[in-house]
Amino acid sequence: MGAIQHDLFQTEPVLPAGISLMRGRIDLEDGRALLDDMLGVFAAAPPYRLRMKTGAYVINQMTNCGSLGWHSDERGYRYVDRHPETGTPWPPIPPRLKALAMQAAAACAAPFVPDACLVNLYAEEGKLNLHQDHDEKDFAWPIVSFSFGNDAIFALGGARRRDPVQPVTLRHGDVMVMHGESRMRFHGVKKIVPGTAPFDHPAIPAGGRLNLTFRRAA
Ligand code: MD3
Ligand code: FE
Repeated sequence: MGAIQHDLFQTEPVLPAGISLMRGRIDLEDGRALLDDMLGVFAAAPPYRLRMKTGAYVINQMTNCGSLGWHSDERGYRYVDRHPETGTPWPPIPPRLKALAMQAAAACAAPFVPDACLVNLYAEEGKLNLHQDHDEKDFAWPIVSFSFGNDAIFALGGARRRDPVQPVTLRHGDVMVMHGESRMRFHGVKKIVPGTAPFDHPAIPAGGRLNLTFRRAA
């Protein structure tokens, strides 16, 4: 009998208070239906490339649904009530996505009604630099995140940019709620892991990932 290979056992990371990770909360069938709903959002609000204050384009394509959407350009970061390129109001958050986000937040004793859903589209080489989400009016509201497609190596930091970061793998179907003392933590996406998605879907960039973050911005 060989030695037990303890390193083969996977353990879940221990997360700080205010970060609730619901692994596989969205099953494969529901995931497909919710992604189908996103195709309707993309038809009304095509994904586009935001710009930083310098005019440089950010890596990931984004779009929004809900009464407000997060946007950035040479004038800075802010929530706007319409698609900056089409001039059309953002489409509503698809009802079953909104209901699931509200249910997840309520399950964490952080009930809210989102008015904004930011859609992040990661290509295979996509990433997201360490940042805080601080453009919402009241940080007492939680943020809810849904992940689809390939795994992401997510980096969870602390209150200050220089604080250590903890890697957390976010997989297809995972729902994460950020609330309370963790709402203002620095965070980012270090990399996308190829070949880990359970299926392809036209709403997910080839080899990439789709992330939804539900917020209350106003
Ligand atoms: C922890 N999106 O859209 S979702 C973003 O995977 C964003 O696309 C990432 O950061 C993504 O702003 C991360 C998980 C997440 C979102 C907000 C948080 C984790 C958070 C706010 C505070 C702490
Ligand atoms: Fe963020």
